[in-house]
Amino acid sequence: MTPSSPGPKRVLLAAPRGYCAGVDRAVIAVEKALEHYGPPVYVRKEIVHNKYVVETLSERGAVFVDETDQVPEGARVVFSAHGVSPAVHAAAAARSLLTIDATCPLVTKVHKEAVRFAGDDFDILLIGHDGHEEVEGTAGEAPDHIQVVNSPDEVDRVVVRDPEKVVWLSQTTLSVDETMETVRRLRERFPALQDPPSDDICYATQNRQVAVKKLAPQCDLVIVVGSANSSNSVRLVEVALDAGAGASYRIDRAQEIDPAWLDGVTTVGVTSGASVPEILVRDVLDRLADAGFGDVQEVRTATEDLMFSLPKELRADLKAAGQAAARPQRGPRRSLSVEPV
Ligand code: 0CN
Ligand code: SF4
Repeated sequence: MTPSSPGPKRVLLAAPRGYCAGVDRAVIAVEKALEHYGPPVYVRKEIVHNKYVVETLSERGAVFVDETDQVPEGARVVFSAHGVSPAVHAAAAARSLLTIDATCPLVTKVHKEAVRFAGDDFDILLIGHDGHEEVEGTAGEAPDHIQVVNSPDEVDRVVVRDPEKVVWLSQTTLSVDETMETVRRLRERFPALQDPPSDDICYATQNRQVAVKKLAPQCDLVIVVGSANSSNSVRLVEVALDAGAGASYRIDRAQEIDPAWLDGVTTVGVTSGASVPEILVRDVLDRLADAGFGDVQEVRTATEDLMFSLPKELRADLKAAGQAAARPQRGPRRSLSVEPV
């Protein structure tokens, strides 16, 4: 269907979009490890949930495995940005593996909250998705105290020991609105429910949702670049639809754009998840330009300048070898050293 007088075709490009500080650090950690130690460098799980990143690093000599028992005894293994449970650290130590922990510091923050509240004998309601690596890692910090709440609909099934000693924590990459709805329902049941000491849904997840919310009401279609197993990317499609986008699709690559999606469309929104390299967005913009959508306007709702130092094990080895432990700078960014040097 083609409207009788379609307006000029345009793209609204969300900003912020794409790589967050934790992904940037994790990907650079694998790249530096490959450069410094040489391949193979083993990586437990996908370093970040993006097909292109995993394929590119695999071509350069990274070997992705599911579990540490697939890593040869004594070899080097990188833990992904999503974090691991203490049991995984123990399994790696039992095989004398040399570990580089690329867990995002903002995930580590949630682990520490879990340990603290479990130490105070709270029931911890971890809002998040069962089976997601981050949830497995966080829940593994205190399995006897944590139960996972997947959605608002699961609230009625929650059973706690003492309703006066309950706290909620969350996965870092959830929908803010859905999480707040889950919390609202939890608080109806447990009025004394405590909040996390600070937001567990991270700045990058929140910023990408705010940006897509701003442009979605003006868009006939919102294209989200990101992989199917990327929680924060999948959430962007839901947020775009909730905010009024006519349609929204997630794609890994520009080639997946179905020309039929553009029929009768005048405004296309484009964004990308926190694990998505900008080159994939550029490819999408090129393809849209070929289809007549060459006018690209950025819709910016925040500026990000956070940057994390590399994992400490890697920094120590790079320093010992006299190599710069610094990483490529991409514009002015604030450096936040979160680990003891
Ligand atoms: O896509 P990601 O690798 O992970 P999820 O959105 O699935 O959690 O993005 C980086 C997030 C982290 C940790
Ligand atoms: Fe860290 Fe958030 Fe990025 Fe996950 S999405 S790696 S928690 S900054």
